[in-house]
Amino acid sequence: MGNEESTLMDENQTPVLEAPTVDALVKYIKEQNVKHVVVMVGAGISTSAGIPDFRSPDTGIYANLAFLDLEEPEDVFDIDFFRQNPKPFYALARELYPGRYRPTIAHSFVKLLHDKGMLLKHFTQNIDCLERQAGVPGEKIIEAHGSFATQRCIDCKVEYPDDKMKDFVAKSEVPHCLECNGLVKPDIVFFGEALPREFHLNSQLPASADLCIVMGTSLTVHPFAALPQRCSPGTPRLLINMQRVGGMGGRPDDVLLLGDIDEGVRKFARALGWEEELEAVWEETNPDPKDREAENAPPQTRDERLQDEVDRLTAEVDRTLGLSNAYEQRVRERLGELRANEPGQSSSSSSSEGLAHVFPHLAHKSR
Ligand code: CNA
Repeated sequence: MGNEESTLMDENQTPVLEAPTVDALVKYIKEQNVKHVVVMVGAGISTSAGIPDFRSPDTGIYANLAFLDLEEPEDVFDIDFFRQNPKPFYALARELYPGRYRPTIAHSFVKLLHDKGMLLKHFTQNIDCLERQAGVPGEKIIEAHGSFATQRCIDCKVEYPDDKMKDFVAKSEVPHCLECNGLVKPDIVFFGEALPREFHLNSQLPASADLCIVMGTSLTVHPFAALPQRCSPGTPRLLINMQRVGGMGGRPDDVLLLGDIDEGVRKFARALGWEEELEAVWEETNPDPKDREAENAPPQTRDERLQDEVDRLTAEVDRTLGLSNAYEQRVRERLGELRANEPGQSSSSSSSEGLAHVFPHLAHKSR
């Protein structure tokens, strides 16, 4: 309803943009030396990283929680349910915990805005911390629904150490407060909990922005959904999303880039002449290629490990002592004998299937 009202209210506004197009928006940004951009995002900017949204019928988190024996899937984020049984949440937390996913090009676009001194504030509904991982400083981010970045006791509210939390989440076990033994929970806003103070303190900020960019949100969850309406009439607003949402497109200076977010962001960056910089900023989020190779390499058999050791020893011998080929051969033979005496090959079964049944679409992805 609020969206319709703002649409009607703004119909007579004299447009600031020459046309509601990306090119006209880029012209405005350059000519007006735009420096106060507010960004508002939701789950859609993280889906290409491999993080599912909540409610999609097949791939959504809620659709895949049956194994946890919950009466209602939403219970996993219900504070009263958590008090009685925190285990389902911690089973899920292991999958969502920061560090498992790479930021997307949309997260890096926000980082680039910051690098250029143009980011006023980044408002996110996401709890995945990918904007932090992309390098956007914490003081520029308003995590409206909280995040995994910090955690505390749900009773005495004392903070719990990050390293301990990480260990517990990795084991899908429930941490308890070091002071009062109460349950520890990440500072994610559960149903029945208030939004962070920071959100309320900054919720009028969009009124002082000179550009608003909305990405990857259905703008259905309040009070976050009302943020774009807080932008002053005459402040251009860009929506990059699969479909039109929240009445955006109703103001004369609204620009819509409908379709895939990654493509939309790249298109916008190209129009701004920032394409190469953006790709470079995104590349910084790329995990070390060597680590990736090691992660993706099939497990070595005992024979392969022994062969590697033979090669290493041989190279070492050659390098340090300059021994003859004959001696190298004897070393190889000796190691060959050792190998022959080794017990049979062990099977290299992996127990790390994790929660593939929770995120079936991830089972086909290698990260
Ligand atoms: P939503 O209601 O699921 O809306 C997402 C929007 O993004 C929809 O309009 C989609 O069409 C659109 N979208 C999704 N993927 C793409 C894509 N690749 N290209 C273009 N458009 C796309 O999500 P909201 O964030 O609006 O809902 C708010 C909830 C979801 C918040 O409470 C979040 O905490 C919660 N959530 C967060 C995460 C996360 O942290 N990554 C994951 C799942 C849910």
